[in-house]
Amino acid sequence: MRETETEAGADSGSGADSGSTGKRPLGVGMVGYAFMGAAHSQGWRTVGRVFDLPVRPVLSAVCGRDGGAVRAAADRLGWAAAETDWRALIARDDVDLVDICTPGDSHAEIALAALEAGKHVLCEKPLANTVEEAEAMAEAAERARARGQVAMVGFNYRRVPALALARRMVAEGRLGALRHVRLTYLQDWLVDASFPLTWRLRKDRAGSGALGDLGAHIVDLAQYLVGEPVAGVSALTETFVRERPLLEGAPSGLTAEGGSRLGTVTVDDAAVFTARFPSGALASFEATRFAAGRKNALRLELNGSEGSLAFDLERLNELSFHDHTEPAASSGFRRILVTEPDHPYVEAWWPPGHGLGYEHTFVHQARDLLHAIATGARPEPSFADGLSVQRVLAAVEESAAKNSVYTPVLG
Ligand code: SOE
Repeated sequence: MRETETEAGADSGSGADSGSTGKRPLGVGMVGYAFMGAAHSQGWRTVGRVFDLPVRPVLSAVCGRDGGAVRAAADRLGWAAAETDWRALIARDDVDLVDICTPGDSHAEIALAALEAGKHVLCEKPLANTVEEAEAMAEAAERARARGQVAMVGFNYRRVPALALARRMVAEGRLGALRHVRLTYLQDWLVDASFPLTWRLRKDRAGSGALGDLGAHIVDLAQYLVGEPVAGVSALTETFVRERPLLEGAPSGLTAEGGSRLGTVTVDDAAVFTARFPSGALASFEATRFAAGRKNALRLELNGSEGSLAFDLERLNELSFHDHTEPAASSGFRRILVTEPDHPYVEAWWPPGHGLGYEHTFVHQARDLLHAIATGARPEPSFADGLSVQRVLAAVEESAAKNSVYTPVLG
């Protein structure tokens, strides 16, 4: 960390060191505190201690339905106060930005209320559970932008330095005309058929399964890297295990045939699809929770007329690059170690070669959002970008329902 060794970072709003930097405080209120909430908290706690920020984030309050649990989470994660009603969190004077880390079924309602109340919003991916919700959110974000509010969606993998570098290299034309875009996102936590029916396996809560959870990330990354929206898709989806044990206290509506303690899985376990980009590139995507042995394997490769790029999240400090304009006898993929000060985000961290990890993407996300708020710049990814991903997810479901018929996304 070179830039701001002595600067106070994010405060927990409890008054500790508030104002010592002379920077305008910006109160953050977060809804939800499970895995993503913990990851976002890490980002908010760290961002001001690493980057030179235009405002000073303050961890004002966290919200969850269970009073005891949310208070414990507040202490553990560094939030000054706890709320049990998200409307109360939005109404707080010390909350300028609402960070939504809940399941997808509440994204739209909370985001719309927060924007209406004049707050900035960060919303976890996928933006919503349906295109209609995402459209309403994107429209509200556009109206709020005219009032100086910022709304961003949490596609954190854009903030892996190697992927931001990949975007830069594609935009610079280092790959020439893109021909192939290949992305896979593989996990294995559903291979075990006794894994219970959590909210992620229910369409009413999560919208879709591997498609929305993992597919949303790789669709966003593909559109970000190519710099264009997907034009159309042909898809297959599958639910390999259709009934799973119900969780304690699950609503009776989830019970499978005959009232057994098994419930019906209402989302996909896997989605495989091909796509076209307007410029002519062909893409393939695979998102699954059934890839035994693959824990969080996000991989991609781009092939262009002048070269190729490849990335593997398990080696996230590296980007492989093949320059096809070099003499064939000595060319080939070479490994770029993305830890140099002039690589995206890296300058604020450690000396070359020391490397970053998953959690740093949330620090970078917080940094980019705070800069957008301070400068009034359009945030990336915006709610409009989230809507664009949502349209691809819907087209994938439509195509899969018609046994893979090509389904246009762009009109
Ligand atoms: C679960 O599958 C999950 O936590 C996703 O929801 C995240 O977005 C992804 O980054 C890791 O896996």
